[in-house]
Amino acid sequence: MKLVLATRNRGKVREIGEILKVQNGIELLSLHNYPDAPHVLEDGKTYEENAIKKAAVLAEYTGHLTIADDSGLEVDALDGAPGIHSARYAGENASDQDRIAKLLDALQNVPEDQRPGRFISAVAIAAPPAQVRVVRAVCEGWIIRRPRGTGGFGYDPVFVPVGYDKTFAELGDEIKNQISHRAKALGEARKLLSEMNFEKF
Ligand code: ITT
Repeated sequence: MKLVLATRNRGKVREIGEILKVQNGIELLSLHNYPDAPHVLEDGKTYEENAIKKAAVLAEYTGHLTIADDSGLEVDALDGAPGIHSARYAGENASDQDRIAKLLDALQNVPEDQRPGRFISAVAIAAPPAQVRVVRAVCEGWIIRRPRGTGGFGYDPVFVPVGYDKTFAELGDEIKNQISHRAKALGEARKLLSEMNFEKF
């Protein structure tokens, strides 16, 4: 059986692969295996809407069971920004460093104890022709003043999860993938598979 990850983000591909540890007999693919796949316009008002759209469009295109993640970082002191716009926070072609620089700049006058935030992940599973289900999970933490660590991706070097004193980028994939928003959402998504009459992967 083929299972398609509806993402072009290599950080997500790596993490989802490590979290799911799919059994023999399941071939895990991503949009890097489908270079001509459509680019989905992420114009939903919620993470769930975007995740559903990505999963449904790509399940239809590939004809296989498809998983999509739509995620973001919400910072209280910025009224929830960058939020659903996390990927485009510093413009279309910006790098992770550009996004982090913009975030730290926006928070420069915010004191240490007023920098809570959270990662959100909505994970949708689409089974062709028309079944789609979605779940959401959160990982609470706070934003530090300078990037630390080399692991993970995106905003990980400035995000310290609650209960730890290291950033996700310092903690590394093994710990991140036990406690992250994405790990929790994928855990819930796995449970949906039997309701959708699929074997768990
Ligand atoms: P796809 O749509 O192809 O999956 P994307 O990067 O555009 O890739 P999103 O629209 O879901 O994905 O944007 C999520 C952004 O939020 C992502 O680019 C990161 O900047 C940030 N983000 C999400 N999860 C993260 C995590 O676990 N660690 C750090 N940053 C994360």
